[in-house]
Amino acid sequence: DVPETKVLAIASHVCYGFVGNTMATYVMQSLGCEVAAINTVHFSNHTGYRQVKGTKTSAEEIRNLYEGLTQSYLTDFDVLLSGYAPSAAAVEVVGDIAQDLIRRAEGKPGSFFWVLDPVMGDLGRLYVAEDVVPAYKKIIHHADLILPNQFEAETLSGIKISTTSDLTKAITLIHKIYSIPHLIVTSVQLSNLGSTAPSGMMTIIGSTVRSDGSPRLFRVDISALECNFNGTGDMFAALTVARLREAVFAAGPSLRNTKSWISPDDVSPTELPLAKSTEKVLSSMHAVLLKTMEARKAELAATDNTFVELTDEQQQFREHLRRTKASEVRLIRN
Ligand code: PLP
Ligand code: PXL
Repeated sequence: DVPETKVLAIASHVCYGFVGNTMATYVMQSLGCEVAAINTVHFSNHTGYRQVKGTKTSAEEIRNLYEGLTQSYLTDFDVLLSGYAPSAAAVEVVGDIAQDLIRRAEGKPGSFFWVLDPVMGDLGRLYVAEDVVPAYKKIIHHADLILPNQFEAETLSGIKISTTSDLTKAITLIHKIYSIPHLIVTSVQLSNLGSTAPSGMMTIIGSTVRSDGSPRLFRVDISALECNFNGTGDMFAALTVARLREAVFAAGPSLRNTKSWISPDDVSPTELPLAKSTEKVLSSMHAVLLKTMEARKAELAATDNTFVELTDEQQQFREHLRRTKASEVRLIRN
């Protein structure tokens, strides 16, 4: 049985839609976690829209909010999930918060876990300030599981990833340089993944380190939908928090005794908690994103039926719906 899971989530907040903490909070709560949230930005909408209003939270404010939690003795967290931080100073504070939570959990091995999404950029491009990169490199060794995309794995390892062997090298280095026991490289695009990953497929590769430092790799291929979404990284991270905790507790006490739940070397890849949780996470994501696509299609069709003759302005709005709002993930209950 999985005990209650209390999570501190540090990521963005948006008024409309689901990215960052608006995604992560809902997802983890719906899977039974207790979630406290520190919001690193307070924006009207995600930045995939060309316009956005709102503010970034200063590093001091983040520190202050956490101090408030500690003063009220509200620091009994089992998991820290950290995502987008809007400055190097904010990354530093997140690192300080993590270290404080680790210190509070000392003497209770396996009782605290930090899942860090090193949000820096994607598709060959940084979208944070340059000084955010060294800030992450400084704090990342305190994390238990990191969730870089391919670009972020390249940035952290210093290895340009074009082949599976580059990827293995990068993962091995990340385990080694940053003493990271677990990582998942979300969305991998390689030239030589082979016939098992035809076009229209996405590949996710993860690893839990062995005691000799070598990576125990696993790979999951899923079919990619013909649609752009925002917030899928945050959904992946949030689902992973809930599913990994289930997988670890299902695996029995031996996996919980070691620091950071490093599993014994003789666990087969299919029994690896990280691999098991990733399969569940990806199947949930596929279901949600399929529904999102259907909902968008219905909404666009309804717009077509509402306006008999479109003015220029309505045309523009419709185009806007197609281009940007279509990336909004919908969390439809059934
Ligand atoms: N892109 C992603 C994936 C983000 O998480 C964020 C977070 O706010 C941004 C872009 C926004 O970056 P900025 O507004 O600093 O350009
Ligand atoms: O991780 C996605 C994300 C998080 N936070 C904000 C965003 C986005 C993606 O666009 O705009 C504010």
